Amino acid sequence: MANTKLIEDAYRNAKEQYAELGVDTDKAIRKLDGVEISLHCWQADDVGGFEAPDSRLDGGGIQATGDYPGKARTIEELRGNIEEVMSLLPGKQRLNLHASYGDFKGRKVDRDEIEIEHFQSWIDWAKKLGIGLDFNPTCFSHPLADAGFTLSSKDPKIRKFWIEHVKRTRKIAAEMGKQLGSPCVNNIWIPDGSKDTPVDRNTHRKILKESLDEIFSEHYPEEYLIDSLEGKLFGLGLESMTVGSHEFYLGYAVRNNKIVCIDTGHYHPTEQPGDKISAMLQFLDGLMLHISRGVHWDSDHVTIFNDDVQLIAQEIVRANALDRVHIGLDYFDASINRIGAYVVGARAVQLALLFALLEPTDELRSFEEAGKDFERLAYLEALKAKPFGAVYDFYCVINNLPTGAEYLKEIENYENDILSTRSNRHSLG
Ligand code: RNT
Ligand code: ZN
Repeated sequence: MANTKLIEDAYRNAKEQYAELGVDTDKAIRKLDGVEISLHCWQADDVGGFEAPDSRLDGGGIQATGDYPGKARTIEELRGNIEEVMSLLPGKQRLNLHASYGDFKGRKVDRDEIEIEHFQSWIDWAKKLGIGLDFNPTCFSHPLADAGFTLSSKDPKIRKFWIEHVKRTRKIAAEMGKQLGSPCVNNIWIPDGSKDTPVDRNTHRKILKESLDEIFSEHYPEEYLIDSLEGKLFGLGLESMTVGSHEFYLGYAVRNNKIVCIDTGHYHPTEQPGDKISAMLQFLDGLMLHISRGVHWDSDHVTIFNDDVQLIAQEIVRANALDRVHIGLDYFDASINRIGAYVVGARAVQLALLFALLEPTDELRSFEEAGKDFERLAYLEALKAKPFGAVYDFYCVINNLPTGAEYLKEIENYENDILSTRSNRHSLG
């Protein structure tokens, strides 16, 4: 374990430094502790899922690359992985499940047949851990998605199948929210789009709108279910047009009281996802976030403490919107230790939130209002050198967790004891 005294001393010092800026570090820690990060189940097994007979990520314009050993092969393994991840994170998390991760017990259950019974063991597990669940329809990795269109398909048979699937996910999600006493965000993302320039974007979008109208015709209480819509710019093999674009879903959500999911990899590379938060929150009740890291494209690299993530955290905190933004992760890196990938990403988001919570925003705002732009700039730069890391370390220590790079050892031990038994290719240490 870390040298606790060293961390406590550093914290005392940091607390004083921030107090001089008018910032209360204890209060920042308390606020951070109230933020639940929704961990995406799909980093543990490269978006494979547990459908029979054999499931894997297939099509849809997304791809997990790498073959690092230790991927979760069963529900039990995945649950164990998530518990391990949670044991290395301060604060409380949720689990974000995809419909393809149901407890199908080896039976073939098609997407238009899923029921609450296939997710009851997840709910029971979540209840035992005292966590909430979020949910997602799985509209990819399926023969009826192979033609490239699901909810926006011109083929009525295909469209009907996917409408039924998404309807069922809403019903299951509402039941999750009800049983767990925490609203479940059911996030709809579809891969529909085309590789080359289409001539009939309009009809596909019209069909998508009609499909959504039908899906949402069923009403569920909002304390159980929150419907979220995730747009996208492009995907692999879907470079020229995505039916469910940002504008499409923003328009739909505003008109129909839904929330929108901002996936940080789903915009033009020079757009700042953080800038969208205060814009969209003027018109939507809430937002969902898929915090990812695109490298040149929507590559779904592990989230790190970078400018994008900092701006997102700052904009949520500055808009006082922590209770309206559902924060989730979305990446799938199969080239590194998958447990480590979760912990790095979740800690990065926590660190960004803490950094934002330690900002003397009123002071900065008064510079801005007085036209003192140099002062604003210099102050923002000075804040980057303040000891926010000492505050995060202290947050870990009071939760009996390893700080900084120390958790590496824990993850290596878990790899040697558990993950390496899943493959004969691997050994560490
Ligand atoms: C794909 C979307 C979507 C998926 C998950 C697996 O580009 O980001 O959220 O990553 O549904
Ligand atoms: Zn996403």
